[in-house]
Amino acid sequence: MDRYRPRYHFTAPHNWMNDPNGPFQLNGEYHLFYQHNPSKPEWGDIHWGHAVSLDLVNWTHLSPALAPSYELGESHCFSGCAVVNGDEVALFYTSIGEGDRNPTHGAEQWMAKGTDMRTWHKPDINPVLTSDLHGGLQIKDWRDPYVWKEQDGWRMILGGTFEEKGCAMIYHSDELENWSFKGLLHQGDEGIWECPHLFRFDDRVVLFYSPSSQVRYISGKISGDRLTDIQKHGTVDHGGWDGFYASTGFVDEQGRRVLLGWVPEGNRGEDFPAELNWAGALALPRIVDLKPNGVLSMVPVPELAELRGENSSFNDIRVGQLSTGLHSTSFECLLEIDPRTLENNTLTLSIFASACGQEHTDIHLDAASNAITIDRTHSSLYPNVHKSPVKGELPSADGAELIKLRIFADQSIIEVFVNDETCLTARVYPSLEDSNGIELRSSSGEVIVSNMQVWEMKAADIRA
Ligand code: DQQ
Repeated sequence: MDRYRPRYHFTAPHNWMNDPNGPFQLNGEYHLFYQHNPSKPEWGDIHWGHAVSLDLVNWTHLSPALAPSYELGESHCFSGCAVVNGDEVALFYTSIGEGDRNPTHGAEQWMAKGTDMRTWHKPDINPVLTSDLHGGLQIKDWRDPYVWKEQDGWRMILGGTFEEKGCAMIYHSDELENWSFKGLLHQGDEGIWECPHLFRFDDRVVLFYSPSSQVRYISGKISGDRLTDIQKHGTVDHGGWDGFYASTGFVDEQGRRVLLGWVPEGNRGEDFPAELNWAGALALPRIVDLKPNGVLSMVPVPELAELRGENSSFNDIRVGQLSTGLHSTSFECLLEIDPRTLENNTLTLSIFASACGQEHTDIHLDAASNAITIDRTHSSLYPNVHKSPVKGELPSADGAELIKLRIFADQSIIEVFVNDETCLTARVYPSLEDSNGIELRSSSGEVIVSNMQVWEMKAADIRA
């Protein structure tokens, strides 16, 4: 198996995957769909791949749920959502016609239905929404439906651009088939908004969108089909194209709000010298919640603990330099740090470190500049893999006594969670065989790490 393929992050059985689509849980079974090219490890001929799970950790691949209906002029099944409606599940997606966005077909919103959760058919009523629904409004890049239920009926939002700025449009329906356009739910300052979706928290909502960079969120309320009472604009994950994009979400049968995102592969560069027959992965599913101040909290699903293997733990370490003696490329690491000792100091956790010192990926915690960074400068000796830093702001202390850092490393994926609030995801592609060391150091003086734990992570059971 190739060394970069993650062991406990979801990947397609082979070839290309991008955005997660239409997750839901029914009768205990989780369903995940995703943008998939079944015949090449590159984007194209987009189908909906399908997998099921009982715990969001171990997965069974099924045959693709949706393929383009070439005979109807459909060339891709773009991103969308799923709606559980009694015993039936409806998938909504953007159908792209021949010569993408050509004037006769372009983007339309289609549906597919299923009752056995294994087979899906596209009813004759398709397309369900066409762009002439907008009256005279020139909406471009119109795609990625997300549907949810309100007390008085169904709502759909779609992403796109209006007058060169990204936005989400909103629609109403009583029965999921006839939709009326209600205007712009919200418009941002960025370009195109892809994959808008939202979670409700009583009378508040969090709207997520992917503006061709980092996934962003806005917490507020919806009244009169507009986003109002905005409390917070935030970044879901600082990885963006380097690590986390095109999120979507669903509420599971336990009532948990689960967020999923795509971990892209583009960082390995054009001429990456591996015979990879796969590309792209899913970030660890995250449970999200909304704090009273409108800020999102995110925690990887606790089910992941079932993969924890051998544990090494250290207490009250005064870090000048600590060579942990640990070696792993697939692990979880928890660090609890006394923030007072961080003054004038940077704590660095080096992972994927080679014995010769030439390769290492450094996670710097720098209280003075209030930053957490995944520094990829020395991650790989390959010249063309991406090495730009992935950087985020440290969350405000919130009265927390210790800074909590959780790091999930998995062959070529790194996910970092700081105080369950600031998230960074990045890809790295070390070249040396022994780039697997884990070390801690501080820039000057001593940083007190109250608790450090490292668990070797077992491979998830992901099978065809
Ligand atoms: N990916 C899909 C689109 C979406 C984009 C195409 C976001 O539906 O806008 O594969 O990554």
